[in-house]
This record gives sequence, C-alpha cells and structure tokens, in this order.
Amino acid sequence: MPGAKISELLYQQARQVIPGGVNSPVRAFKAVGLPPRFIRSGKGSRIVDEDGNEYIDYVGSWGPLILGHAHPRVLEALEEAMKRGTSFGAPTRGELEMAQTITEMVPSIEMVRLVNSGTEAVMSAIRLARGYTGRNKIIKFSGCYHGHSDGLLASAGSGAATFSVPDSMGVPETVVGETIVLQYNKLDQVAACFNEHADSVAAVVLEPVAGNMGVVPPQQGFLAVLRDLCAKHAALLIFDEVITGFRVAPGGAQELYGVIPDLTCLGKVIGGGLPVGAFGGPRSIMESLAPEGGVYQAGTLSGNPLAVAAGLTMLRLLRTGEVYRELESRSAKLAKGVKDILAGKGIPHTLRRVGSMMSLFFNPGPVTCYEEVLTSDRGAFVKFFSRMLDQGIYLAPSAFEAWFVSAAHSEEDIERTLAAVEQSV
Ligand code: HOZ
Repeated sequence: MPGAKISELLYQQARQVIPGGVNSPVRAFKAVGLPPRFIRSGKGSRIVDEDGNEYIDYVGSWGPLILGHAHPRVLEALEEAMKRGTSFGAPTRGELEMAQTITEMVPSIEMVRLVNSGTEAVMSAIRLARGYTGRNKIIKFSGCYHGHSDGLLASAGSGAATFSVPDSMGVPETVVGETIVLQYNKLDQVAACFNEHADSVAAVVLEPVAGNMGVVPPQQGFLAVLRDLCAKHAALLIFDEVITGFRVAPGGAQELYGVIPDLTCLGKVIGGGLPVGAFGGPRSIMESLAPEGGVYQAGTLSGNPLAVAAGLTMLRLLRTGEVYRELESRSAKLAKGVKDILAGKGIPHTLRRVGSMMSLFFNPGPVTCYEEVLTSDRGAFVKFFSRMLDQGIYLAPSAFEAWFVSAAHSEEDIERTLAAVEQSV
C-alpha cells in the first residue's frame, strides 16, 4: 500500500470547512480510529483512493450498487438522460416507467411516490400512516435505522449507534414521545404494547432484515405475526426496504419471506446509487397523499430524471433473476470461508447473512437483536477492520453495518478477501 498521505491531507482540509470533515458521520472512520480514505473512483468491485490504493469494496455506497461501481449500461443511460436536461420540476416519462417497474416488482406496491432519499421516504410514509389512520403513535425497534428524521432518531442504529447518539440532541421530547421503541424479534413486547396502546398506534415500522445494527435477520414467524398484530389492531405495517429492496430478492424481503406490508419504503437502490427514494402501497392508502388527499408531501427534485434513468436501467438488469443466483453463490462462499477461518482459530464470532448482505460479529451469539449486538467485541472489530484495510479490503468502518457483495465481485475477489481474513485474524 502506498500509504494514505493524500487522504490525510484532504481530511485535514475538509475538517476546516465541513463538520467532522464528512457529509455523513459514518464516513469519518472515527469509530475505527483512522483517517477516512478519500475515494477518487470506482469500477466493478473495486474503488481507488486519492493515494492510488485499490480496494475490494464491500460498502458499495452503503448498499445500492448491486451491480458494482460504474456499470457500463447505467453510465450509458445517464449520459443519454443528461443530454436531455437534468431537472424539470415537471412530470416525465421516466418517472412513469420507474413507477410501473416498481409496482411490477414489489408485491405490496400498487402506487408509489418518488422522493430523494430513504430518510424522506420513511418520514413521508409515517406521515401518511398517521394521516390515514388518524393515530399518532409509532412502534419501532431498537437498532433499526430509518434515516435521521426527528421521530425516528430513537434507539437508532447505523451512525447513531456507532457514535453512541442513538437519541440525538435537538429532537423535541414531544416528537419522539410518540415513538415507542421495542426489541427486534421480541414478539411478546409487541403484543403487550398493542394491548396497552390499543387504538393509538398508527404503524409499526421496521427493517424486515435489520441492516443498520449489522445484519440481523427476522426470526421464524416474526414478520408474519407482526402482520397479524397490525391487522388485528388496525395499524399499518411499514417495511423499510431501503437496504433489502431489490437486494435480497427482486421483490425485496417481502417477497423472500412472503409477508406483505401496508407500506414499503425504498431508497438509494432505485437510483443505482444516485440520490432517490420512494414509498408505496395500495391505492386505498396512497390516494390519501396530496394532490388526491389531505396528507402533504412534495419535492422539486423528486423523480429526478438522472436518478430515474440510472435506477430504471439497474432494475431492468436485476429483473432477469440470474444476478440473484450469482450473488447468492459468491456470498455463501464468502460467509462460509470467513466462518471456517474464525472457527479454525477458535475466535468467538457469529456470522449473520441474508443473500448478499452479511455481518461478522465478534460475539459467540446469539445475535438476534440490538441488545445482543452490543455485547460484541468492538476492540476486535477495530483491529480486524484496520488489518483488512491494509490488505486492500474496504469494509464499513463500523461494527454496526453490513458487508455488501455485488454482482461485480468475482471468485478471485472472494478468494483474495478470504486470504486477507486469514491474515487479519
Ligand atoms: N444507512 C446507511 C448506513 N447503514 C447510511 C449511511 C450514512 O449514514 O451515511
């Protein structure tokens, strides 16, 4: 490795003009005690930093790059779209095709509204659920992260967990007071909560596979019973599929587990990595949105032509189904290899994987909820992360995030990664 001198210099300069030197806290590498790498370019499974170091990338822009960086067909679509103009603030044919594609692929979605990020998608879905039900309370689960809107920054995962600010300053108690936080995978808590707050819960919101406390899959029956409880108490079930949408199956986690939510939130995946989000559900609920109904939601750049062109191209490529077989086989090989190496060295660990998203916890297990995730050995993760980085493997700089395998990761990439794991542990 040529070192990270240029990244370090850029980081020092960035800290003078950007809080913490970064535009999103998890990028800062603070939790792993290193300066962040400034990334110059990406192609396929690889990224290159400003010092010229090349890495096999398992962050993939935090999930959306299912086909890898700079896919040629996505770039072509972007180039074509760019020539026609970058933003109109008026309806376009691309938005219609994107909406049609999403409604065809995602089982629960009959109508969809495009927004600009996952944060915006979940914030808007919550407002819609409240407007539709006429209730205020929201049930969420600790360790699930639904973006940084006020009411959802309660026991939140991702950067909020990484930096120990799961309940942010600046969020009024009155706002977060309507949010009830329960433990992931603990159905008895949900049933008890519904009994206590009968008639006041607007929605239960969750990541159907948690990806923001590291990967924690739903236990057998968790999603199905949540579905029944919501139906029984006339509350809406909201799946935040910002990470799982189009990743764990063409129709997301709802297709994989056969549980249909009322509302679904999507994010960066549908822009192929460009800024975009969406939320959708049945016509009967979605028509409560302005201009049809009384729940207001808006955005100048919503359905931006560039994001739509990139995302639509990616979704069309994903629809073939071939991609998912490849993702599964590479990811299974990587997960098995990592487990075998750690087991061989007698290192306590738990590896949790759903398709091409996985996390390695330095924790003998079980790992079924955030409270169990927190018992992992963070010191071990920090050492592991830094040794992997030195060997050209770019993992998320936090013990609370996922590794994402893309269709661009080759057999050779997986073998090189496993060799690096062997060295690192
Ligand atoms: N949900 C992403 C990480 N799990 C967001 C990344 C960020 O906060 O920048």
